[in-house]
Amino acid sequence: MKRYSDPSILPSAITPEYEYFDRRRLLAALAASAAMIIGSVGSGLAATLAPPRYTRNTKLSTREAPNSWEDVTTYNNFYEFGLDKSDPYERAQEFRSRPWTIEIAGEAELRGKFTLEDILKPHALEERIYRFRCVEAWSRIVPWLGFPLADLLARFKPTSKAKFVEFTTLLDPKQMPGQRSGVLDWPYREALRIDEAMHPLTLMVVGVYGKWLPNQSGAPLRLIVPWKYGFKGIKSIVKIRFTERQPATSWNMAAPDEYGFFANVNPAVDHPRWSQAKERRIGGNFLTSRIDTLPFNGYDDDVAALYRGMDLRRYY
Ligand SMILES: Nc1nc2c(c(=O)[nH]1)N[C@H]1C(S)=C(S)[C@@H](COP(=O)(O)O)O[C@H]1N2
Ligand SMILES: [Mo]
Repeated sequence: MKRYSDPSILPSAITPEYEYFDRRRLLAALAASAAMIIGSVGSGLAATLAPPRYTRNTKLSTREAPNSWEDVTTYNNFYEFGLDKSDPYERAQEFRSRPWTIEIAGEAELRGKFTLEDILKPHALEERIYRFRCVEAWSRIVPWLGFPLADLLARFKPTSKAKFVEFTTLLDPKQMPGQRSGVLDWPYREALRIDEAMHPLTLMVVGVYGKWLPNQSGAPLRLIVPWKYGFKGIKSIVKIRFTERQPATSWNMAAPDEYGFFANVNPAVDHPRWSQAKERRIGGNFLTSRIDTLPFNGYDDDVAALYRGMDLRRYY
């Protein structure tokens, strides 16, 4: 695997140690300790748990400087809590992400319902700093905590008929006010082809910045597929199903011409309503915030082979 480096980033811009406080936040913390309270409130129930133990995977991490905790946890897409970027942070704090059950179903020898603890137990957590690119043409750099999805899926012994893997988010309109409206066909669903799901970069994420996931980021368990648009990164997963046929996915059902099943980051294929050639790096200033979008979000050396022979304009 190559090391994801961006030659435009100066060595001085690379965070040397485990220090993700940005300057703005550090100044705010000096001025008032209220800034620290925001951090813990923003973690919801997860803040009351013993902190996760993990190692750093620098080999699979970008060397770009991560965005701040604030950038990553107060500007979110999680339509179950509303359409505005601040809604998940403002409205997900009371969400109950523990206890949690995950169902494994479909084309696998082992199936059934498992507690979150059963699901997580055998997996060593690692931190990977990944690029993240939303289809809305913004991006950021995030230190996720998780483990390879492949390791989880292998435990259930998928059969030879398992060609796709489908993921489903919790359906609970009492807790998730967005589900009382019809913007999407709830529950949120996403899926990967089995080789995409098994790729070593595909991460089952349980934390960020060395902490358990805050609710707005998809507690307690969400997917991150760094070479794809963010909408593939389904949050608060309650079900994983192995299928023989390509599953229907929420965004694809809502707007098939805008959100393809594959959703690989591709600067050459515009969204019908905007260009995908550039992206706005969250937290940047007016000089540094607009940057070129890279094919497969910069992960092309590792994943392009998965799509060899496919017309990526057709399978966008
Ligand atoms: N259940 C669910 N998962 C979801 C979404 C959502 O609305 N509901 N939004 C997706 C989109 S469009 C993006 S860009 C990412 C945002 O993840 P983040 O808020 O952690 O950056 O989550 C994805 N996963
Ligand atoms: Mo997105």
